[in-house]
Amino acid sequence: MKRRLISLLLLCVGVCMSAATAAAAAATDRDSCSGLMERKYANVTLVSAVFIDDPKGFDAPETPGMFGTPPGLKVMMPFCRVTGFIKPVPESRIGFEVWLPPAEEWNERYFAVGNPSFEGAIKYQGLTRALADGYAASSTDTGHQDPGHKWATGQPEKLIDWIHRAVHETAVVSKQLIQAYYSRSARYSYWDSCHNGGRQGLESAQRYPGDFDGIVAGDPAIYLSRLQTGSEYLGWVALKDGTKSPSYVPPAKYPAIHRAVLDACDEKDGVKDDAIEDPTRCKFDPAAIQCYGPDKPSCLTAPQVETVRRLYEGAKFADGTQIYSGFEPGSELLWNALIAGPEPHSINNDFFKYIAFENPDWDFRTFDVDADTRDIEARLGPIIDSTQTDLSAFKNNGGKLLMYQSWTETWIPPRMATVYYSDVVKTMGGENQTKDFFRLFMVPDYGMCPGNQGGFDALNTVRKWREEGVAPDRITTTYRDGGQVYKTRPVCPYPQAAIYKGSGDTNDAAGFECGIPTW
Ligand SMILES: [Ca+2]
Repeated sequence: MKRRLISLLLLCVGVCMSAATAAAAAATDRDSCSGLMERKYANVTLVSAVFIDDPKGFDAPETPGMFGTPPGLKVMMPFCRVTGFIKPVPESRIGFEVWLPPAEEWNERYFAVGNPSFEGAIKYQGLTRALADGYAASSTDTGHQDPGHKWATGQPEKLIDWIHRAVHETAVVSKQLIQAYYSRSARYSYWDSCHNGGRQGLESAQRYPGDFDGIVAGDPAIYLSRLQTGSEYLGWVALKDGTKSPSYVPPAKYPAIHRAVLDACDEKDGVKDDAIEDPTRCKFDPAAIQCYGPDKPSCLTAPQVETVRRLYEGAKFADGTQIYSGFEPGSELLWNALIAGPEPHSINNDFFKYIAFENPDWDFRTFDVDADTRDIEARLGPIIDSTQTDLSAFKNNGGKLLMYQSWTETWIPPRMATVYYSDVVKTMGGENQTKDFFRLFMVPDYGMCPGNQGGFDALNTVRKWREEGVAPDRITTTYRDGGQVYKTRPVCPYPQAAIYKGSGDTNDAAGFECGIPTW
């Protein structure tokens, strides 16, 4: 009996002490959090700093837009939530939030969440994920709160905020808040985002090389002025004469075109798997499925053959030089959003209405790809294009840049990624001077954003590169259908591709090596 009492007492001492320690830690976190309101930073207004520790969870605010935060997002761990805004110039109002995990849970790293499209909103999903992984994380609304493009009309300073200033200013204040909250700075800072978020990452490497130690730029909108005209051109080709026109290609025909492309090119890479490893080596003529008899879903009429040819060719100036690449062979099942109609995608069309021409009545049928590209590139290119190829400041800072691009992406036609990479190699003095800090991975047959949509873990790959010096020589990508894994395949640093060794399971990455294709 006496022994039992002693052991109960000992148990109580252990449990009670750890409970007391936890309570003390929570109190310290709470005080450190509210104490942040005393801080003063240039151009920054702190609106709130509240330690959230609710057993029922924290309900993240809902935000509108195609990529907004849906209702019902709950955060189930305690954190210090800081909200505020930054005014680097009088016209700016850059909203931001910084979420700080309790000191004991912090992984000693800072992560900044990227933004999709032209939307202005805090990205609560990204903050929630980063917090769960132990990061001190930030998100900015990019300087406006509008799910569309109208915010930019007549607001050149807000355009600069959206392009690069909001991410930079948010990184600066986030690092200051991290230092104030934990009494030490983050050991490393990271960026990992896709599409517009990939573009934001490149802007950081180019303009603010000290902001991040590791950057993942996925399917990046690098050359925005030409990406917009090039994509609008695809919509214009497909839709200028209306969806009743003989040249219109209805979505019901995309599968037949896709099948014909695979029949022509799938086996060129040595593996018959309904996938094209490198679409630039696929020469496909849509006349291969031109209707001989009456029109039906499995063939293309003569005017449709002409439309599809132009979609693959992409936008060109009147003298024949390429403005931007078109759809890649193999991407046909993802054409819907851009060319199904009746109008081009709003992400492109509204750029012309509210940013390029500032005329809400602008009609895409009046689009002139040669003249409009020259005009927009001259006026807006210097502000919105992320094409600077001298990355030596980022490199000298120890930065690592992992860029990836899906070959079947249609929102961001993929070849510009290879052009940008090759241009950086030239500027940096060669392949060897580039691959030690910047590698590009072209990913076949994945749709969108493979590096942060489950194909592979891009963030931890760049972390390992930066922190342990392990450069990615190949990245195993996992392909799923309805959640079920059906294939793993290496993706390789460009210009290499995955080459089948000639034996073994073609659905297993082990059967492939990285090399320069000879097919
Ligand atoms: Ca193949």
